[in-house]
Amino acid sequence: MHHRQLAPFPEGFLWGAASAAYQIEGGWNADGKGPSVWDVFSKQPGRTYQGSNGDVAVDHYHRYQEDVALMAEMGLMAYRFSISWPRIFPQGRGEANEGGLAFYERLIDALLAHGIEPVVTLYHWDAPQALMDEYGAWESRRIVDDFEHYCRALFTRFGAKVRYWITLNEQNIDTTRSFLLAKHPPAVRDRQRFYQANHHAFLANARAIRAFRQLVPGGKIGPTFCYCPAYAASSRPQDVVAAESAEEFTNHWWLDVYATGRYPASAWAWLVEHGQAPRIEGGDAELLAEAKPDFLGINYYYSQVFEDNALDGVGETDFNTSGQKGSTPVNGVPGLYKTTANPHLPTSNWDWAIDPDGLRITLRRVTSRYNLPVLITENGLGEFDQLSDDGKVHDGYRIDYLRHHLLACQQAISDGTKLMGYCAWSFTDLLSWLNGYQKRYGFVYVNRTETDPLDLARIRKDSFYWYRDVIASNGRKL
Ligand code: BGP
Repeated sequence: MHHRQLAPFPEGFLWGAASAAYQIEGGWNADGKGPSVWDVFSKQPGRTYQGSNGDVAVDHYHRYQEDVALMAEMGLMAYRFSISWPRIFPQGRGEANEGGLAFYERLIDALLAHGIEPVVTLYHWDAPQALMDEYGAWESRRIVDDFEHYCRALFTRFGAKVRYWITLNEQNIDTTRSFLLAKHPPAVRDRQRFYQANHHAFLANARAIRAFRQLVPGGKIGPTFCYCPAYAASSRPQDVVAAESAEEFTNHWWLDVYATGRYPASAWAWLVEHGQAPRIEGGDAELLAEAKPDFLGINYYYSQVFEDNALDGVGETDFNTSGQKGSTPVNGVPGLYKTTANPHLPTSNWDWAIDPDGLRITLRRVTSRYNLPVLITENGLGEFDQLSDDGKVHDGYRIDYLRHHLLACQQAISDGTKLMGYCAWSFTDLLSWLNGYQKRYGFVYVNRTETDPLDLARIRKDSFYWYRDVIASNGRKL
């Protein structure tokens, strides 16, 4: 063990928690909202865990005041939530729906009244179904104009009240599941379509940032990326090359474009060789280079280990959406890399390695490659929480997870990372896209099952009181 004196959390550090519209709101067709791709997809048989969906979710749409009161009681300083695009533009574009805007205005005002800084995610995976029907959503360049139109409406309406904005949530995870693993809509496996959809999302991100500079000059904006640091399975140079390739294809591919506007060279060369590189049009490179984020939002859950993969080796397969430990298959890209378990780390029931050092490694890698401030926009532990006979939820394992990851943040701050804040995933329990309501992350338990909303009662978990004390002591008391 090293006994280094760790730097304290800076004054003004944003102690927060996070959520996303589809996962908490419910009210799926309230006040003029149009259907999102998830409203449609989750109703198709076999897509989600036990057919769970967000029709009611945890009914935050109707209970936001109770939820904000709990945030205030906890002393939360920042709350990250997403705005549902089809709530604002039921058809994806055209006229804004005042009913949707008014809901978010009420939420933002309630947060500000309690001194809680709103951190708004513009897009957390719930694209308007109308745009999927019309032109295939992210597969068409047309989405770039429609996304900018949507963002402008929000910047204009909320720019004076909201200082921190996130463009896209986890473009890497969403597109990987949509186009490589056939798990999110449109649920296909096609590497060329994957790279093309990503290119459109990069352009949309850049257009949003460009519009933001005009409309919200004092605000801060950046994308949120899910970073899984790649480790080599051994010191065999072949495994190290595999891990470097994984780092390039699963991390740099996105972060380089966000931060510098350029695709990383070795991945680009490989895609050209395999006929999978996206089509780029005149003006794209300039737009991508111009739109610099103020910070990088980082979601961190686990690290991954990679080894060499033969040319006829394993490809993209599947992942654990049941909570049955050990059910994650090997995934890879033939000729580049494949995953393998880390013998040095424990895992959650969903086979996610529990690795606080991985967060420190993430923050160091991101800082030395991009030298931008970082906001941790998600980090947390999904587990099968139980409501005990005493009416409480004793989630000491979650406290343990969060404590060690916050220590890793302090190590990274000591290493030179400019860390703006930390948003735990999640504030209340919520719907996991593919794992239903059984995989819980919240500081606040919500009483419901996969298919039965029960009474949706909010119950403070042990971790609620622990985080309250962490915030009150600005992280001195972990
Ligand atoms: C991130 C998403 C969140 C959330 C979280 C936990 O990828 O941004 O929306 O769901 O992961 O993932 P899961 O629900 O699969 O456990």
